[in-house]
Amino acid sequence: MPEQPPIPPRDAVPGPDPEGSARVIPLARPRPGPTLELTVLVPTRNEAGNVDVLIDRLGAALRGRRAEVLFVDDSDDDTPRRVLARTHDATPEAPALRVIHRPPDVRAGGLGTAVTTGLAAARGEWAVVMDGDLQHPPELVPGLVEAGRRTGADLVVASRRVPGGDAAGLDGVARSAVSGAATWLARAAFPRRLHGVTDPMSGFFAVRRTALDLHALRPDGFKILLEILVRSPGLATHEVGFTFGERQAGDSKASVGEGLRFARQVVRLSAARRAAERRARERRRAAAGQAGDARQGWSGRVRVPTRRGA
Ligand SMILES: Nc1nc2c(ncn2[C@@H]2O[C@H](COP(=O)(O)OP(=O)(O)OP(=O)(O)O)[C@@H](O)[C@H]2O)c(=O)[nH]1
Ligand SMILES: [Mg+2]
Repeated sequence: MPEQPPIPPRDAVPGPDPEGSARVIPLARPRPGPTLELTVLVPTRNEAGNVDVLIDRLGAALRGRRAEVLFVDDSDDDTPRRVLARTHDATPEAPALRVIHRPPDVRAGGLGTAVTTGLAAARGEWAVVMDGDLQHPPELVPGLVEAGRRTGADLVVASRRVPGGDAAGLDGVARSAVSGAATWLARAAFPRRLHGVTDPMSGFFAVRRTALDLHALRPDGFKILLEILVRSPGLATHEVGFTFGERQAGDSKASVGEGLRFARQVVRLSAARRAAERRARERRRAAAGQAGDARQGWSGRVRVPTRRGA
């Protein structure tokens, strides 16, 4: 068993903010200079058994790059203090570490709002979102960003469903079937927006931050990539295959409740898409009407008949 670094005392991680907002706990001095090349954004909830290995492997994968690792943490266990402990061995080559710890009263939306909170706070030109339980190989992080740069894509999905990808780590036949059915449903509901995206359920993706309008998103629960894809028209996408590994330690947070949240999300996104299409049709109709009026010399000014002799 490798020796664990000392864990800072509990009060080193502040408790709930009196103003009720999530607070940022800077865990290492921010790198000087302009924007970073990338932020690795890791949403965590009770992943104390995984974060040490994750930080080690990300450190090796990102050595020498201008990068940071940002944890957005909703844990009740030692996760944030374990990350804090790792700043003791920070080196100039290692990515900077930060954590945003959200007290229980600002965790609404769960994983989805953790990701958007992190995207808003990230300092990288690219953000790579990944799970904290080592099911997503940290070694692929630079490859996702490079694929985006090479192809000009705004968003690169690490997919389990392309050649070279594998969903091996999904726990059991039932989980695989549910994941496959959810993917099919999403692609059937949003064929245009998800065109060319085989794995909209993936939690592993790289996004060019300036390509996103965070205000357009309504995050709720696990499927934040689907939310981004459907609500961000015009995003250029690309996919890279990867093998979804097994959770290394701790418990899954996937649940029936998350399944219901996904169903709600599909209904909400479909309604929003229909409303947007309706508005676009109305705009087109109005524009066609104006063009017709212009052709007939109609100036748009209403002539008010005068009452002679009044
Ligand atoms: N900040 C935050 N992170 C969360 C929340 N729920 C889950 N996570 C994290 O999101 C990632 C994905 O959750 P998992 O429980 O691994 O979900 P999964 O990969 O679909 O399920 P398994 O295959 O069983 O592991 C992990 O890093 C979790 O710690 C949440 O409410 N808030
Ligand atoms: Mg997992």
